[in-house]
Amino acid sequence: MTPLADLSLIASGKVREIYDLDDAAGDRLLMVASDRISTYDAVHPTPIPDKGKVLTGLSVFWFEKTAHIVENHLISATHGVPEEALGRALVVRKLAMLPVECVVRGYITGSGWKDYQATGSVSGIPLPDGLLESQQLPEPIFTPSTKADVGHDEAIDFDAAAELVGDRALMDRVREVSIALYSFAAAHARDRGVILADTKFELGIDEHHPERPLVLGDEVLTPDSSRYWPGRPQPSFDKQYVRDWASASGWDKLPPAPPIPDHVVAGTRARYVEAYERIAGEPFQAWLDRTAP
Ligand code: Q0Z
Repeated sequence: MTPLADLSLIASGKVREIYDLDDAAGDRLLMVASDRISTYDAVHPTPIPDKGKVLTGLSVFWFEKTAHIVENHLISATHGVPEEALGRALVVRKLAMLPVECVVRGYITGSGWKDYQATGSVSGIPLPDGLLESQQLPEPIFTPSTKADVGHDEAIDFDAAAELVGDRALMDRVREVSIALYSFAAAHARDRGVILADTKFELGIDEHHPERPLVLGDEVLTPDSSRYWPGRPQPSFDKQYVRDWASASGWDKLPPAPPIPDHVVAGTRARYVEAYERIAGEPFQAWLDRTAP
């Protein structure tokens, strides 16, 4: 990872970083999305060209489209973004992030499917008997999880989330906003032939404002924070292409992750760009043009 000149790194994930912009008010951050890709929790040494720009463009699309549901942390995708990060970075408001991940599921898959098979419930929400993997749920469910520093987030029930956040009324609002965001985005995606199976939001509080409003932060409704399925329920899109190759490659799925061959890189990039174009309804080039130097 190449740090951006002069900026102080305050947090880094497997495929992105946050820097403090050290502005006069001390309330702005820079979120930078890299072209790195992880599968099975390991980061591959081979980048996917433009992946960071696709995810950043999609986040901006959704921040703009959902501003009527909840405020968000986006300040600018251009002003204040260092030239070397244009297109894949956002200037955002510094928030006090809530200590829970806000997961909404419209379909039963992934860790939700595992929990359902073991207990018949997800995050304490009992579900009907006899659901099949990847089946649509009767209605979207809010299934919060803890934020694990290392390892996997753990599903918790609503009461445990309210306890962690320390404010039950605020947690009620977080659930309501999360489900409204998912429902809005899933309807939009469906209109464009894409299923939004589930997604994860991170919300925070703007402590600089006396009314301390709830604010949507982080990245939103990207392929890294969501499961988008093309057409009908089937685990596939964007990084699934790398997963399928990695799974068949003979890799034991323990770090280090192997390099990705050129044809898989090209196919994966094409899928990320297709996801952008189907969801945002414009050529990916339009995002590059709006954020070009
Ligand atoms: C988001 C994360 C990433 C690693 C902190 N607006 C905000 N204010 C305060 N904190 C955050 C945000 Cl978005 C914040 N994360 C998640 C993002 C790399 C971890 F790019 N951590």
